Amino acid sequence: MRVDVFCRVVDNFGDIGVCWRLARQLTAEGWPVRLWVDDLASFARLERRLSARLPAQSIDNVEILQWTLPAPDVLPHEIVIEAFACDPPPAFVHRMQDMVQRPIWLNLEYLSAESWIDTCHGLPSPQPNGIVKTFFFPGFTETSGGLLREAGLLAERDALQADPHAQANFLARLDLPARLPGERLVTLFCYPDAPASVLARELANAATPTLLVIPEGVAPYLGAGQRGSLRIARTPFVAPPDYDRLLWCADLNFVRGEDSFIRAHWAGRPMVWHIYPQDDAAHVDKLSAWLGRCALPSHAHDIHLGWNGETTLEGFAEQLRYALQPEPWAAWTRRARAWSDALAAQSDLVARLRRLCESRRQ
Ligand code: TRH
Repeated sequence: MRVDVFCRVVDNFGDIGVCWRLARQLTAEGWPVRLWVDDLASFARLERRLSARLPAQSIDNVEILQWTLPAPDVLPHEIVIEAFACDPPPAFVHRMQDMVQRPIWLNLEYLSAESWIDTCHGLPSPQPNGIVKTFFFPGFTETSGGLLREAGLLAERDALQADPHAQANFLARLDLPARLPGERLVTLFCYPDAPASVLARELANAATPTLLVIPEGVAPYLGAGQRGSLRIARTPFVAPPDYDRLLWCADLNFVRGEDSFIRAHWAGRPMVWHIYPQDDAAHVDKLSAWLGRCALPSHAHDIHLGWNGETTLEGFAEQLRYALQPEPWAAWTRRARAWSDALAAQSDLVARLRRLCESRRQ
């Protein structure tokens, strides 16, 4: 079956990050994809092989179309995925309605660890025009839509994590400084309101030295260079496969939003999530739901609350100081790996999506 994926870039990189990953994985597994994107300039910042000026192009065998208004009038594929309720063009939906065998229409929702998504995943949503749209909820349980995880990803991770020489070569390729013996490697990707100054202060005062890698533009006030036990190195935004490798090399990853958050799970190392803030504070429930599922040691749990503004800065600093000591650190590391392994034992999102579509076609 062939697939249309519609992506509207709301802000940042998460929407296109998820859609581009999904499109490539479906294509690699033999389901050709036509990816419609409304903002090619944002997409080009994530994928450097893309030209923001070409209305149609192909990368990694994915056909990429600029989603213009009005949209090109083409026949819909057998499966139509709208990401994050982005509403495919009305003329395209009319075409779907007129087809003898109507496409399977899925709404790929935002990721959540909340339990209600298990009951809503796969539910039909009949539309006024008679077509049925189906909710697809990514999640952390067997009954949800699962998590994106490419075939071979974890074998590649294990090989890199087992090879310090390959890690050193990789960091050098990114023009990052060589890691000193005994130095902790930490990456930082967060929204502007994260207490990154407190993090830097605690790392600078810690007994173990840290190399902190920050993409340009993130927490600019931290600058770069040495501060006590802390060295800060800046890197340009790296290509998605290299971002995975960077996370795999690190001992601790600060990630945000949706896609880097999932990628940090696959590193199998301690991580701290900066959740995308929502006006009605719905993100606080989402954060609690995830913390409830991953059962981190209490210091790692409380670090998440502090990082997301749910406790005082002093409370956050105290938990961080504690977490950086050998025993709490080892407990956090063990739990992070066990949580990653438990998720890796489940089928991935694309396998579940294929199963759902195949069952609808029978
Ligand atoms: O960019 P984000 O803040 O995206 C957010 C969230 O997805 C949020 O849920 C959504 O509602 C909002 O956008 C609109 O964070 P996220 O999801 O981690 O996306 C970042 C992408 O950038 C991810 O695919 C990883 C990638 N990345 C790189 O490829 N290289 C890099 O150097 C870095 C730092 C990130």
